[in-house]
Amino acid sequence: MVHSSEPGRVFRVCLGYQSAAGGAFFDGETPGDFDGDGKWDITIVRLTVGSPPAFWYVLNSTDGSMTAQHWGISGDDFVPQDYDGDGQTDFAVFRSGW
Ligand SMILES: [Ca+2]
Ligand SMILES: [Ca+2]
Repeated sequence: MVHSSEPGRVFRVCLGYQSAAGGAFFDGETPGDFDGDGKWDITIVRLTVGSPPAFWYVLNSTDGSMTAQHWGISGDDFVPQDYDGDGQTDFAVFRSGW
């Protein structure tokens, strides 16, 4: 479930799980305002089991374009926030042991 910045609006996102010969993946929601327009963007992180890279997919609310970003690995906690104060949510992970 993704929450909207518009009062009373909540979007549902199909979060996937697949287990097949090609592997398995999990999708998790990570809402934030990645394009900095003041509205939350629909965002998921896809983790592939047994293969480390995590891919973030952001549906930008400004123009409906899609941004794909590789950041993090399986086992990380995904903690997007605006860490540098520029008004845009930053891709970020917390990894135990750092
Ligand atoms: Ca936005
Ligand atoms: Ca930022």
